[in-house]
Amino acid sequence: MASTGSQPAVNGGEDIPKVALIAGITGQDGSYLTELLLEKGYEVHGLIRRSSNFNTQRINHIYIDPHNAHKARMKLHYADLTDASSLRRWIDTISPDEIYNLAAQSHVAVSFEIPDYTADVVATGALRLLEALRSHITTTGRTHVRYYQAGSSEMFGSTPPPQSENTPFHPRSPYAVSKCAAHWYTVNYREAYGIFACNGVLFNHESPRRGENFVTRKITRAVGRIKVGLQSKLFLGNLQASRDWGFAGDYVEAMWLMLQQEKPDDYVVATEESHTVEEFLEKAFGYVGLNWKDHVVIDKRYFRPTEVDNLKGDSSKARKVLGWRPKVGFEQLVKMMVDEDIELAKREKVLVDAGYMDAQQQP
Ligand code: NDP
Ligand code: GDR
Repeated sequence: MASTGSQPAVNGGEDIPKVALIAGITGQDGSYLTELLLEKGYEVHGLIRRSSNFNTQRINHIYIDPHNAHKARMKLHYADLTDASSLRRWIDTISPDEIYNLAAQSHVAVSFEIPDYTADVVATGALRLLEALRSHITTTGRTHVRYYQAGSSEMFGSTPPPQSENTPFHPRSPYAVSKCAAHWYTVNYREAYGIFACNGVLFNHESPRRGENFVTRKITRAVGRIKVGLQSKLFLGNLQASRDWGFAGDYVEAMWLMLQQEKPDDYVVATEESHTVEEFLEKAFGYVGLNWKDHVVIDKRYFRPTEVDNLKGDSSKARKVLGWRPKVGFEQLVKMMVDEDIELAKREKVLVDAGYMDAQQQP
């Protein structure tokens, strides 16, 4: 069994901080993982992609401008999972001890619209990162470097619950098929080259930092805006799908734990509790005294060509081997998200009332 959270993040007993490289640092999970690793004393390097707008909102609160501070322990570098040369260059330059691949075109419905790009980033992107790591290990002999691949419960697709490490995959979207490829690339690089590479098969995890076009955040954003009078309707698709929803802050801890074990392996991470989208609506609207039926309108364009109906994980292996368990339950998660989005909506209302923002502006 494993080394645990009490292990200091230093190399070889010396006072040199461990170095982590995160692809996807600007995303929901990237931001929570960065906070966790900084807390543990790591130096964290993040790969960000070029965007015409700033895309670092989720990590701005922990960013220290390297011009102003010698102690900045989070550093950002331009790269892209579609650009193999950038991945190879940064791995060689940074010499990380741990690599977390969280980068993805992560929206399932969007993957039906841009399937080639989704496969390029999610499947081939993971392969590029693994190849860059293999080349780095071959040229430097740094065999101790560890790799985490962000796998998804979407890979189980239509296979009925409970889903565990032994459940066959039956993916139902270009995103999920691509995640299956990334999963098997990771297994293959572990078996073929002896790389310490792990797959975390994570069920849905949410937070106030969740992207605004995923269903939970779309709902809690609407609850906030409806409550303060900025919106009246919420357009949604299939309300009967069931998801095993946990809190992202809990799930990044499981990622880190996987890379602290003696041997690389694959783990399912889940709360083991499942709720329908309708139940999420009831809880979120009910929490602030609203009836979701007064506001929700079903819009066909949010239905997917193939849906994943029922996900509920069996995370007994992660609980036993990693000693991991979720701390935040369903109700607490919903309330946390609604509370934050009510505050956000109040701030928006001030801007709208002052004429600085259009009330219609919404995700
Ligand atoms: P997000 O969509 O919030 O973040 C995705 C990250 O990937 C962002 O930093 C994004 O950058 C980056 N990215 C996208 N395309 C590229 C590219 N071409 N090159 C480099 N970086 C890129 O996802 P989450 O944080 O929610 O999820 C993290 C990972 O875990 C993803 O791989 C996701 O598929 C997977 N996953 C998520 C689950 C969940 O419930 N959240 C469950 C299971 C798996 P930018 O900010 O510029 O867009
Ligand atoms: P999911 O999350 O597809 O499970 O993927 P999402 O929140 O997008 O959908 C969950 C369920 O809600 C239904 N739904 C809607 N979804 C969205 N986005 N918008 C709507 O208006 C809407 N109405 C109903 C969907 O049909 C679906 O059944 C997430 C992502 O984070 C993936 O990257 C990750 O791998 C999986 O979780 C695990």
